[in-house]
Parts: sequence; structure tokens; C-alpha cells
Amino acid sequence: MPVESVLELKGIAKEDKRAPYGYEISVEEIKILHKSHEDFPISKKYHGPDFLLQNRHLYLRSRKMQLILTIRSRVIQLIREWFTSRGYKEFQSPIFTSSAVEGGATLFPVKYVDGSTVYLTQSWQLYAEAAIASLGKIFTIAPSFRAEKSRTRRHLTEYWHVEAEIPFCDIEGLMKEEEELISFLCQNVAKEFEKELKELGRDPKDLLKVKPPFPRITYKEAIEILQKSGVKVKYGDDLGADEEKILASKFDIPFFVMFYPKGIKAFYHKLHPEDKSVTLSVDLLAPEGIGEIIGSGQRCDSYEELIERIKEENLDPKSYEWYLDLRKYGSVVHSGFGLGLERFLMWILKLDHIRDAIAFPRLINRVYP
Ligand code: NSS
Repeated sequence: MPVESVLELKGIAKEDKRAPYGYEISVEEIKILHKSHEDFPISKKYHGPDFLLQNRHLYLRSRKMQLILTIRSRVIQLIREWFTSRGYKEFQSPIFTSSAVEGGATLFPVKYVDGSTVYLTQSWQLYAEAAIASLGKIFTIAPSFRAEKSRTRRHLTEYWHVEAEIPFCDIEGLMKEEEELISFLCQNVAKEFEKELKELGRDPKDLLKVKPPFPRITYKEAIEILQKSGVKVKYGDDLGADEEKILASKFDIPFFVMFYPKGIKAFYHKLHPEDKSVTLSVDLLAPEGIGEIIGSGQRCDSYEELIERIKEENLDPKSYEWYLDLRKYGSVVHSGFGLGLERFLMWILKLDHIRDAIAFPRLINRVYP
């Protein structure tokens, strides 16, 4: 029968250590359910990444994709378990939005039914900040969209975003939640998928090491470390994939980078009370050169400070009127984070490229199949 044909076999299953899955069937009866065409495009010979992406619908059947997508499915279950067991409610925000969360450069415009332009969401955050006043602490697992022009190993144009928003929580409390969630996921994946992780080239012991507290450095210290390593960066520069890679090679568990200057972080971050030139922002970077997996921070909760920041960033206060209202009525200290699911999987499963952390990757040059 051609490869990929579907057969129903009847017989006796016997344990056999030599068999790849530990059992062999001595077949007594065969029924052909489907005879495949002869020309299944994927064979044992080497295929380049473009060919496999073009045939992604069939490549999903490979052992590698099967392992990755199985663990991905379990990770999503574990995330829901972690949040709900801690009293978070699951909350959904719209995908069509009228304004930017993470800056205008990566917005995807969509022609709306009334002829106006709307955008695909970059993050649920602004809506989540409205919802916490009603629901308390909340989370979501939803797609986010970024028109990233950068062709790197860690950017998708559509990715799954695990986000949380927490009232009465400052940056300290926020980092505790993040390190506990990440450790919980690493511990459970390491224990449940020992064999599968090894097959993917990840030693489960690497993940068992991931326990709170995670190391912390400030943005300023990060710049000093980079300068000492000979990288040409100066205070105030954003950390790109290359800089993060160098930083991330110095740690073997995830670590926090705190207090980025306001010029390189979104308008919604609260300014540091002792140094208004930096924000109460914190990113979580994964080791082994992966870099940022979480972006997060304490939110600006003062009406006056927020409107000043919106103007400073040359944004239109009119588009953010409803968001400003949240600082007029019952504003509380609050914080939140966003974890890129595929970035996280890329790290824990030791994948070379983010595209393999999702079934049908959307990249700058690919939306087929
Ligand atoms: O832009 S982020 O750093 N932060 C936010 O969107 C906040 N508004 C989240 C929040 O506080 N609720 O993105 C968060 C994470 C980032 O750390 C990456 O892990 C992931 O989202 N991310 C991406 N993953 C894959 N591809 C692309 N293009 C991408 N952009 C961000």
C-alpha cells in the first residue's frame, strides 16, 4: 500500500521492547479504509524548510510536529488550570480595535464594513484594564497580530498571546505571578513529557531547574553588561533580538529586566516614582539566546500622568478617551503581562524557529496553506 494509506488491523498486541512504541501486533485481518495516491510529497529524503511549509497540511503528520502540537495543547490546558485555580476569570476582548496598544508601527489595517479603517488587536490590555474594575483578576489566551517587518526566528505576524491583568497589584506582585506561572509550566511539562522532550533534543533537567525566584537586572545593568561584552549600545537604545541573545546567553533560567526608559516603552506604563525618566516595566527573557518571552509592567493609574504621556508620545487623546475615563472613576494600582505562547514553546522545546511552535505559521512572506 502507498505510504499514508489507512488500514484497520485486527490481531494480538504483544509487548516487544524492540518496537518503537513498545508493542507489536501479530496481524490476523487487514481492512483497507483508504488507499492513498502514490505520490505523497514528503519522504525520508531531505526537504528544505520552504518545501515543508508549502506542504504544512501534510507535514503536520510528522513525528516532530505531532510532539510539538501535543505539548502545545497540554501547555494551554496547564495555563488555564493555573489561572483558574488562583481565582482568575477568563475574559475576552475584541479583535477589531480602533487604536494602538503597542505603537502604530506594527498595526494591521482592516477595511471595516462602514468604510472606515480599523486594526487587528496587538494586545487585549486596554480592554482588560476596563474589565478588572468589574471582574477582578482576569486572563485570556487569544490571537494577537503584529505587522512585523523583521524577518527573524522569533516573529510571527499572528501569534497566541497569554495575557493577565491584576488589580491591587504592583510590579513586585506582578513578577511573583510571572515566575510562578512559568515555573509551574516548566515543572509539569518536564514531568509529563520526559520522553518527548528528549526526542526533541531538550533535556527535561533544564526545565526542572526553573524555579522561583528568577534573577533580576535593571535595564541600566543590561546596557552595562552588553557594553562590557563589546556590543555598541548606549543607554536609551531598545534591546533587539541580537542584544537580548547576548544577555540571555549569560543565564540558564529565565530572568527579569526591569525599568526601561520611557522613550522605548508604551505610553501606558507608570513612571518610576523615584526616577520619572524610567518606567515600572519589566520583561522576562528566556535563556539560551531566546530573549523576551513576556512583556509586562505596572500601569499608569493617574489621569494627569497618563494624559501627559499620551501627548508626549504624540498619540491622539481622543482615541483614548474611554481609556482615560478608567483613571477618572475608581482607579487602582494595577499591573499585567503578556506571554507569547510560541516564544515560550520555542524555548522549552528547543526549536530553531518560532514557525514550528504553531500549526500553520503566519510569516511576513507566508499565509499559505
Ligand atoms: O508587546 S509586548 O511585549 N507586550 C504587550 O503586548 C503588552 N500589552 C502585554 C500585556 O501587558 N498585556 O508583547 C508581549 C509578548 C512578547 O514578550 C512576546 O513574547 C510576544 O508577546 N510577541 C510576539 N510573539 C511572536 N511574534 C511576534 N511578532 C510577537 N510580538 C510580541
